[in-house]
Amino acid sequence: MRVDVITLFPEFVDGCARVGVVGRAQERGLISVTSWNPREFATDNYHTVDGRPYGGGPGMLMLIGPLRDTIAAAKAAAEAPAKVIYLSPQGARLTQRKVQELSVLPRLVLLCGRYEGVDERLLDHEVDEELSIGDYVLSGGELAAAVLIDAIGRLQEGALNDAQSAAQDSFSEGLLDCPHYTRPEQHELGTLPAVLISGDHAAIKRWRLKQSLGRTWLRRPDLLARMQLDKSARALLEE
Ligand code: 6GU
Repeated sequence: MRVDVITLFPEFVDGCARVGVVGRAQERGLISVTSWNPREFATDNYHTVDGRPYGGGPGMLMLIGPLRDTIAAAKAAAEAPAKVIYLSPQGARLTQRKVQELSVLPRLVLLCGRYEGVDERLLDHEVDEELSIGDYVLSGGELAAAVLIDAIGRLQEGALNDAQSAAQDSFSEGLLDCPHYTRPEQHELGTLPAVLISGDHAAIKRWRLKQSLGRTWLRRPDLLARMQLDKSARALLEE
């Protein structure tokens, strides 16, 4: 998959795409992240990329011209059709389901807003989808783009090692993850749940599902309410 990021601060995005799971996915050729700076597409001597809002009000908006030329250049850099996503607090909330949907596309162009936002006419004509990563305000879309790239990158076939299989993710089943334990078996901070050293794989699986359901029920009942539980999960909840 190819991801082109349009941002006034490329170093935000480049840094996180070089390290960790996404960095390794880039090295393996599973994903490539390229950033584009609209300032380089500004046509005046000052490389202006922002303007004051008509009607007044605080702050500045990103101008149509440089952004439009940057999007065009990014799109022209490869043949596969691109979905253009604008990251902003006004967007639909990003979910794991959306991440899965986007992760199978050949190309994304991510547009990061700065200042008070972007001229609405550019959004109307150039953007396919608007996404937010949560109900709080960041000073730009870059961190949100980094979040999206990380979530999508780790789902690329071959990005994760076996042990970290994406199928085991919290949320891939719509539930929170169960607790995990490692060495030592005995520790002053506590003992292990006995089932984990029982060798009974069916019992372990059942315990984990039960923990996941319990945590989700306690911490995120909103997730359960929206969910289609399978028969075994529903039976556990009703026990
Ligand atoms: Cl995508 N952008 C900004 N600026 N703030 C946010 C956000 C995005 N998602 C949550 N807050």
